[in-house]
Amino acid sequence: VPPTARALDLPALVKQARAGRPRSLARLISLVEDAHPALREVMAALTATAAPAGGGTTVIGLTGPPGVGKSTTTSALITAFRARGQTVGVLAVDPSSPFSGGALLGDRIRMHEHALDEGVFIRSMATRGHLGGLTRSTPQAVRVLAAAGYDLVLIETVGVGQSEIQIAGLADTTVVLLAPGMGDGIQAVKAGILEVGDVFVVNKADRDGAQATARDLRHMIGLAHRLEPGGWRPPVLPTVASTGSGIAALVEALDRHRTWLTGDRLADRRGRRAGAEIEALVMAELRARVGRLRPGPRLEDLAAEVVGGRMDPYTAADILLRAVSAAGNEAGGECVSVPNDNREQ
Ligand SMILES: Nc1nc2c(ncn2[C@@H]2O[C@H](COP(=O)(O)OP(=O)(O)O)[C@@H](O)[C@H]2O)c(=O)[nH]1
Ligand SMILES: [Mg+2]
Repeated sequence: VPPTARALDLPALVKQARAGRPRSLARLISLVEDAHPALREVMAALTATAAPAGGGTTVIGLTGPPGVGKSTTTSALITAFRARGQTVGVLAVDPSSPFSGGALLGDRIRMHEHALDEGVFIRSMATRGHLGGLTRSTPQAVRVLAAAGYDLVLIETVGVGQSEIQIAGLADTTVVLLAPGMGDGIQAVKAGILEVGDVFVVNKADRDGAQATARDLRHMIGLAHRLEPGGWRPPVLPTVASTGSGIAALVEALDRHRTWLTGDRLADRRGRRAGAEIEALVMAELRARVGRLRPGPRLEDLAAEVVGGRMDPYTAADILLRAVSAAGNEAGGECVSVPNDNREQ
């Protein structure tokens, strides 16, 4: 039992989180990271008292290779949004780091100037192993910050794998950052980053080769995006995040995209985000149920059958699915607890 299970006064916690109390927000996000059984109640409470449809929170994802300047850009954006009186929540997601402390220390340093600002909440999030956990936990953490009424939520994820790119791609607006001289960056582009970008940034424009990188990028975007009438053409913007140069133009592009993203387009984005979140919950529950099948067919045994050429994988999958659904019926079909998918592996 995680320590958070002790003395958990949920109604009080939810009430204080909605009032924007940082300690309560941090505690709720810890529950999210742990896939704590109490989340069921938390999410129900947050939904029942949610802001009017659509909500006022704009979600912005930032992704790109390590070291490209995501945290520095995030910090510069916080400054810009705060200057016009908006409140900002930040989730720095690092799937490679097993703990939320160490590896993200650099991010903390880069954002520490905002630490005492009551209009800013910054949280590093770890995924503790299972990547599917990210698809569930990030939207849930956004939910918590939206309920607290932040005008903007910024999600920083390292754009190295499909899963991380997908998380950023589930934002209302996704910013893809690259920097000159990063051949790897261009490689990363091939891994699906082009498709998720609404706004592209060539950061470190104070370095040689920024114009060439921007040109290459514009060319690739031209190939990747088929522009429909009234469609969005992703801009490519040079920035020097460390000095704030180009940040005003980035904010302007974000505003323009948010304005373009109204009605069905916004509903579609948010629908995809909620859909991915539901799917992650279902998959985690299924995985946990397969693990609990005792007595019953075991995944390892079925795998051995498939390896031995005695069974095809579809038949094996059918056997597991049938056993899981039979066990579910016995238990009254009730999904008893949200499994801790972070600790499954
Ligand atoms: N020359 C230069 N360095 C930058 C710029 N933006 C960020 N940096 C530096 O690049 C390093 C990595 O930045 P960081 O924001 O942590 O990158 P992240 O890993 O993408 O979050 C830090 O040392 C920053 O100070 C920039 O525009 N120009
Ligand atoms: Mg960073």
